[in-house]
Amino acid sequence: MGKVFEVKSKDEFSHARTGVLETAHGEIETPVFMPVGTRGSVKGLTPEQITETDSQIILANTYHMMLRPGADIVEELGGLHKLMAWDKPILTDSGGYQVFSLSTLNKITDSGVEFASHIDGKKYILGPESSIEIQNKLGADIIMAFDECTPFPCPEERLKTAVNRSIRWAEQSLKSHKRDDQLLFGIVQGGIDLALRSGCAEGLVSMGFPGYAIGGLSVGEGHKNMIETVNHTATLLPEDKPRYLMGVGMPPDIIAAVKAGVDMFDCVLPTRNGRNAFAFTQSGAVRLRNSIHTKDSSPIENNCDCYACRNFSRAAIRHFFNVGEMLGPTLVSIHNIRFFQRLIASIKERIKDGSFSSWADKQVEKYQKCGL
Ligand code: PRF
Ligand code: ZN
Repeated sequence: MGKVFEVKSKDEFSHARTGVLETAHGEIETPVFMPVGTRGSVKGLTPEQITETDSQIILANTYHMMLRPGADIVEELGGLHKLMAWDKPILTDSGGYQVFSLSTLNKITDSGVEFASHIDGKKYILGPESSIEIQNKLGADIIMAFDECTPFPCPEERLKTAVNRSIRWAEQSLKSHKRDDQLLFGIVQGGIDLALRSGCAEGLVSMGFPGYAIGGLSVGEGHKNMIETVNHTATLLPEDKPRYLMGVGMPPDIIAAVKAGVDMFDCVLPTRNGRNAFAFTQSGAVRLRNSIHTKDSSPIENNCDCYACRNFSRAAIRHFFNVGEMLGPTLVSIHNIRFFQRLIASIKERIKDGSFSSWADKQVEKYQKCGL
């Protein structure tokens, strides 16, 4: 394997760039949007349908897979790729975020987190060693260091403790990592405190990860705070390594973060909103349960090339939601993922042809005006 990540083109007026990231299951062109398959399935979509949206990599969660069916079973079944019937790249999150957001926390210590499962209350311990051991068993192409994601707002002392712990956990994650066919990324924490972000980034960069994530954002701090923090943090990370903004976000967040030099994104919005009949379009949200669509023969979005828009009217999709047909959530999720992939494709094209920066500002404004 040659260089793991290569920057291919740079925008003249911002930090935006395109690149190629090499993984054990193929190359990823960045910037990239990763649909979320929390429990080993992108909800409601087959791998063929995911592929047709032009998605190159999908995400799964350590937290959910360790609870059910369990890492040993996934390993015995031949790993996540086999289980998911997905032979392209996969990224697993470490559980550092889900433990804090989903489970009942019992104790946080330096060796990890003791928590009660959100499913049956059973007790587990997850820390840097066990998270990496599980992610080694799951077998994703990119795996994440175990971290502590703080809420917003967060008292200074708690933030500091979490940052220091995340730095120590990153080092322990690196030491526990046993597979050279998986890329382990470090995660920068620190809330919206720029000095803490600097310290955390510096600590992680000195450990020499093949990629870096910016965590702890999109937790209620708002677009302006998020972008300020991303602008600050991205420039502290090595130019020649991929940068991943975790759990982000709405179209304006993604566009502004690319401008700041971010290469990778994941978000549940296209699928979660899709299941709720909320469709993303360039002119704003279309709510497909609304009775104004009862006789609407137009597709969700006129210029969209997705499977849903090529074959189904808004009226048909509204009907599916109205009677509880599974196809409704599937079709709107397909459209929404394709919407995000088309947004990323435009971003890539603009970076390559040198027109990204001014276009990006107009796009951010456009999407904010229409409420996305
Ligand atoms: N850490 C991890 N996963 C995450 C986050 C984080 O901070 C976020 C932040 N929004 C999403 N997913 N490990
Ligand atoms: Zn569509």
